[in-house]
Amino acid sequence: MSGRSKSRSAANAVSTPGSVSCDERILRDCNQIYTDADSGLISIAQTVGLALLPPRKKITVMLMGNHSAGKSSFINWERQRFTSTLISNNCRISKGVSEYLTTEICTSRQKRFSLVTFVDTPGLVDGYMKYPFDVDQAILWLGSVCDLILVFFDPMGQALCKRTLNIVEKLNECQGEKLRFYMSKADEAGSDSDRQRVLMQIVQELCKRPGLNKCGFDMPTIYIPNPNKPSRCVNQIEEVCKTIEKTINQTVQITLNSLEKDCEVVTWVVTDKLITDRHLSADNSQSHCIGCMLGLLGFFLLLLLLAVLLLGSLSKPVLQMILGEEGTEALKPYLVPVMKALLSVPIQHQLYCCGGLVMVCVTLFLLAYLAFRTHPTMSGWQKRQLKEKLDYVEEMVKKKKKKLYEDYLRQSVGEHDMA
Ligand SMILES: Nc1nc2c(ncn2[C@@H]2O[C@H](COP(=O)(O)OP(=O)(O)O)[C@@H](O)[C@H]2O)c(=O)[nH]1
Ligand SMILES: [Mg+2]
Repeated sequence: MSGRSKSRSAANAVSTPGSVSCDERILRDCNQIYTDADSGLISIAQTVGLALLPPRKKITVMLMGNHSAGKSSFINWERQRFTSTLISNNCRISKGVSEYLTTEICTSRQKRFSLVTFVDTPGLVDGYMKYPFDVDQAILWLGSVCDLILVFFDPMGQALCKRTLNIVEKLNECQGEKLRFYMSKADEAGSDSDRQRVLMQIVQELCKRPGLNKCGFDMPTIYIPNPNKPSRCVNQIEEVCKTIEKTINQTVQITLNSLEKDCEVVTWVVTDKLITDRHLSADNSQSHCIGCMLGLLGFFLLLLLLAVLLLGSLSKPVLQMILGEEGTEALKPYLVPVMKALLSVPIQHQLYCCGGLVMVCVTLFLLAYLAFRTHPTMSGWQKRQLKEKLDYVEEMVKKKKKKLYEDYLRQSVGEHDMA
């Protein structure tokens, strides 16, 4: 792990000042692939009724613990550690809720952690300081959106403030895998045995909470190294940095995996939509054919009925006048049997026959109309657009994703390991 993280840092450190780290670039590119206005994965997915969420560009680490546990000091230390030129620290006190929370949001400028946003929460104290909003709820919400929660317990009096423990317990219910516990300001805990005792106390207190009662509580002891006040106490502060790095690593990996999965889903849904559309179009043409045939049949039947009624009621001389001698002769073989059949039926039944035929015609027209009511399909333009998008995902996005994976792997493995 240490070799791996060294090479990771080395790969990231290659970037010149002002440029971004490899991880940061991968996350930013992934986000771009999703959010691009025209050809972003989100907009493509939207055209086929699929909702995708953009991946995050930054990693958020929340610090919590009681008042004066050393949270702000840790952020400052982390920020200044590798930053020789601390020109713009991009540090701001947020307005609104954070104004009261005195939540300081600092973007670490240190190369490796330049994509980490630290969120500093206020030290919670028992007793009730009034805020115009629910601080606990705000912290719980922050906990749900951040990637990592570092909980600092200092060895001094307030380490086990009930309020902090309550929130930690609640956070543990849903965000348990994000939680990490540390004993901060370990250099102030006195002798080794004192420190051990305090550590035991904190762990015991935590284990009293049913939700937090996990065996093998891991609680590194940390403190900010002070050159003026050297301490012999073991400092595991690098563990915190390693944990943050691991979270970065995981986030990049998860983001790349999600990109791969989302590409596949989009490709699948778009392809499916195109195939369905092709089937619907085929169905539609078939229905049109049937509709035409039914309509024509109805039309001819109606024509026949009208001809029989009209021509049958006319006397022979009138017919000859209208159709001429030859016309009458030509029609005779058709008309005569029909007329005979009609006349063989009693007069009141003739009416029923006509009515029945009219009904048949109407039914045929109705069926033809129904057959013409087809499924809506995409226009040629829409289909072309969708195919273009599919090609884009299959060609461009997958290529980009492959490249990002390679970058990620190269960085993880490191040049030395590859050789
Ligand atoms: N000895 C020692 N003092 C510390 C350490 N970290 C912070 N402090 C001091 O503890 C006090 C409170 O620290 P701060 O970061 O403001 O705590 P916060 O309320 O949790 O943000 C400050 O006076 C710091 O100088 C540490 O690791 N060791
Ligand atoms: Mg503070």
